[in-house]
Amino acid sequence: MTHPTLADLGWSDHFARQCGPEPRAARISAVHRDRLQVLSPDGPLSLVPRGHAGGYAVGDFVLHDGVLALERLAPQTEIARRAAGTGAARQLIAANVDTLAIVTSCNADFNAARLERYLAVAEAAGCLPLVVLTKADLVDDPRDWVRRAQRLSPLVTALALDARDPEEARRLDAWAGPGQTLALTGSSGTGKTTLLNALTGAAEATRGIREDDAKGRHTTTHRALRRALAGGWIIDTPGMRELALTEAAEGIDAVFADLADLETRCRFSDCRHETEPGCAVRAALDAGEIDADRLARWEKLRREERRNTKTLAEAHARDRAFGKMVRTVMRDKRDRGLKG
Ligand SMILES: Nc1nc2c(ncn2[C@@H]2O[C@H](COP(=O)(O)OP(=O)(O)O)[C@@H](O)[C@H]2O)c(=O)[nH]1
Ligand SMILES: [Mg+2]
Repeated sequence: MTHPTLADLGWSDHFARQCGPEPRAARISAVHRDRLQVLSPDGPLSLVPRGHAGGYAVGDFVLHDGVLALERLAPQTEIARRAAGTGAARQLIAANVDTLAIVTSCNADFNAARLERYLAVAEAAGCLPLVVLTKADLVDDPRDWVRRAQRLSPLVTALALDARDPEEARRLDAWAGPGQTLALTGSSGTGKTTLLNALTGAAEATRGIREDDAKGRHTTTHRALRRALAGGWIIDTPGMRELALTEAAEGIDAVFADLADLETRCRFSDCRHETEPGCAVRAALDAGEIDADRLARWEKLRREERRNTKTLAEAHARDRAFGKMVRTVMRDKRDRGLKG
């Protein structure tokens, strides 16, 4: 197979503007502990990252000299989360994803709160969100599920399909054409690998799921950029299950744009939609125009996002304070050294 050109890889003016003429550029297909796998017009390469590999994401464009990754080009879109656990680091998941396919099934996996969270992530990242409802073959009327998905947010584009039918799966080709990057995310057992295989012509192993609880078994695959049959790129993003939202306030408000809009009509700008007079949200609720559960999910997501963003900001402040302390100690030592 011939090697992809930069244009094939999804290169655009956005990247060209960041470097000189005839740049030596490549796109990251996988991030390992201390190596970056990249695809380039000269073929695949394994590069040593300058700095630590955590500063790069699958899908990033980098400038390189054949051995070292010299510079990460500012991405067009960037999916990140607050790292799991007590640590507050921001963790890169994928970069330069045009469309984030949120894969769920026409069954118990469908969970409004989880889908809204993914939608907010897509929006915060700058990606187009697409809800893919698999297992359409197992229900009487898949259109019910499409409607349910569309009711989640004005942002939603949804489609239902049988992922095992290659012809149906390839309806996603529309988002994986030349220069386009489509990422697949969602719980395990929903059909991501099945879709990936159909869209790339690969034969990765899919796993059965237990019928009783609709939960999938664990995988050990890593995130990778793969060539789509339609000419673009597919990124599988396992490990996005525990998604701690951070710096996603605007994304969340975009998902709940109708509610956010309503809120601007409250008399008080800090209205909590409880007992305040002139509350447009309560009025809409009382009139049955909005769904109380959805409102509660919005508020919960906002609270969580604020908490995470604050934790991140505090951690950065602590880091800065620590850096300052180190510099002060070093200076004192040096000064004492000079005197002594
Ligand atoms: N009936 C039906 N089964 C599906 C569909 N999509 C996936 N499956 C099955 O669900 C199981 C999990 O699929 P897999 O692609 O491994 O899910 P992943 O964990 O999201 O990668 C496999 O047994 C698939 O054959 C679908 O649209 N309809
Ligand atoms: Mg899988």
